Formats: sequence, C-alpha cells, structure tokens
Amino acid sequence: MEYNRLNIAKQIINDSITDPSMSDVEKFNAIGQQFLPIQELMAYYRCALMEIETKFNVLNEEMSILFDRSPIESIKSREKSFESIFTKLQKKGLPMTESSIVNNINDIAGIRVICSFQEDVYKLTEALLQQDDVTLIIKKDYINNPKKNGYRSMHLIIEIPIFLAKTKKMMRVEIQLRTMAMDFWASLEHKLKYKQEVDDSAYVIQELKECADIIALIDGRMENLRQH
Ligand code: 0O2
Repeated sequence: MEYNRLNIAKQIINDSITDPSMSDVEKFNAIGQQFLPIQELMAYYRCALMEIETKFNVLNEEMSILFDRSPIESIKSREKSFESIFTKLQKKGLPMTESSIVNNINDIAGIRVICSFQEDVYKLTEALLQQDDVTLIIKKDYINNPKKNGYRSMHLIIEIPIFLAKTKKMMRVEIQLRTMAMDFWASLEHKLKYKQEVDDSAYVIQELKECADIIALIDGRMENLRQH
C-alpha cells in the first residue's frame, strides 16, 4: 500500500530532528537517506545509467573501428539528488511518494554525451533509438530548433529495462547529446545564470544568444572541414 512520505517525513522531523541549524530541505535530505524504498529506487536508476553508459561505449567502440575516429569525447552521468527531487515535486505541488517520483520526474537518471561533431550527435541518437530494448518517450531536438536563448542540444527521454535477480524493471533516463562547442556554451551559461553572476538584462540575453550563434557557426565550419 502506498503512503505519503511527505507527511511521514514531516512527522519524523518534528519528532526526531531538532537541530536548529538545519534547513527543512537538509532535514528532508537526511531523512530521505533512511527511506529504503526510495534508496532502492535510486539504485535502479543507477543501474539504468550503467546500462545506457555501456550502450554508448559499445557504439563508440564500433564507430571508432568503422570510421577510424571516436565520435564520443566524454560521457558524464549523474543521479538527481534527493534534495532536487524534493524541490521539483514541491514546485509542481506533487506528493513525495515513490510513484509520484517515477511518474513525474524524467531526469532522475541523467547522462550527457559530448560528441566531436554535430553529425555524431545524430548518428549516435539514431543508433541508440533503433535498439529494440530502447523505448523513446520524448525527443527534443534543440539543435535543429535551438531555444530562444541560443541553447543547442539533443534531448531524449528513453525507457530501458534493467534485469534484476527475479524481475525486470523499466527505467527512464534523460540523455543530452551535444558537441564540445555546445557544451562549452551551456556550461558557462548555466554557471552564470545559476550563480546569478549576470542579470537578465536585454544586453546579457543578446550577448549570450550571439555567443551561441557564433559557436554554432564554428561547429558548422569544423563539420565542413571534416568532410573536406
Ligand atoms: P539541471 O540543474 O541541469 O538538471 P523538465 O526537466 O522536463 O522539467 P524541461 O525544461 O521541460 O524541464 O526539459 P528540457 O528542455 O529537456 O531541459 C532539461 C535540462 O536541459 C535542464 O535541466 C538543463 O540541464 C538543460 N537545459 C535546458 N535548457 C537549457 C538552457 O537554456 N541552458 C542550459 N545551460 N541548460 C539547459 P534542469 O532540470 O533545468 O537543470
């Protein structure tokens, strides 16, 4: 039977965590570590990340033999922190339950694949999506259709099975594929915005957009050179 972990957590906070220096989120984080079902769930997401990472490593290996160069520069994977999950659900007004997490948050397991050239992004996307254990849930091509601020990247939400001792579980993973150049812009933009080192003035928005467009031009020229 499902129960509301938020209320339980609130109760536990009131009853047992009395440290006045801890924020509510820190208390929830501490308690979250103790929730076995959520810990179990997080372990399944980590397994899904291992599966996906292996799939990309295999594709990289094969393509490096076929084309004599590796399409993947690096792979970074991360599992969303309990704190971020909690904050995201809270923003959406949703309960902190296992099913609410599974049904409403697609990016608990996230992997970023940094490619050499734009063409590699599309080759890898196509190769991954034609695998018969991969189900596409959402595809957002922010390369052909960049966001208004200039952000470019291929976003996929997919579902893959993980095979456990007695059962099989379908797990969602968020995949971002982009070139080194797109990653350079996205990382710096995220840093500037996240740390609020820059404001949202028209000048800043325009500058960031122009930098993104220049970077896209450079990506295109490097792609042309490769095909020369
Ligand atoms: P974080 O901290 O990186 O995880 P959703 O996650 O579905 O609720 P959305 O906006 O519908 O949100 O999904 P989308 O557009 O696929 O974007 C998901 C992730 O892409 C973001 O996660 C960012 O990591 C990245 N992203 C999207 N737009 C931008 C952008 O303009 N600049 C940068 N630097 N990254 C972007 P989170 O959860 O927002 O953030």
